[in-house]
Amino acid sequence: MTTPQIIVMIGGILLILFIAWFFWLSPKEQTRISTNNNGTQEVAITVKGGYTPDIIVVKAGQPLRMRFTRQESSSCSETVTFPDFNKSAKLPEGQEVIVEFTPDKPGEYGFQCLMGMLRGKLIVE
Ligand SMILES: [Cu+2]
Repeated sequence: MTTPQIIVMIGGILLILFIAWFFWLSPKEQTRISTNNNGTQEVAITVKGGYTPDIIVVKAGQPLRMRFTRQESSSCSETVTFPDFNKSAKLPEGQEVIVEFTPDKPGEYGFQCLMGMLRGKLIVE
């Protein structure tokens, strides 16, 4: 193998490693929700090709209010569901939809669109 070929190959491997790290291993941003005066934890979530924020850290035993706003028309994100809490909601485009429940037990709970293509996580501590 010639030197340029080796350089190209090493470059390719490094690029692949970087992409793998970026998508699977890089630390994901967590959003910590604070409790307001009424004892409710409230967070606004934007739905557009995913959930923003998508990793939400909340306290157990305090009511959680999530205000979803879907800013796209793709039918994929039409419904958001919290399987562990038996909750789901239709998200009409551009309209704020409130999903409320009280997470009782600490743990990690996923939420997603109906097909599971968009995913988020609720970390209850
Ligand atoms: Cu979907």
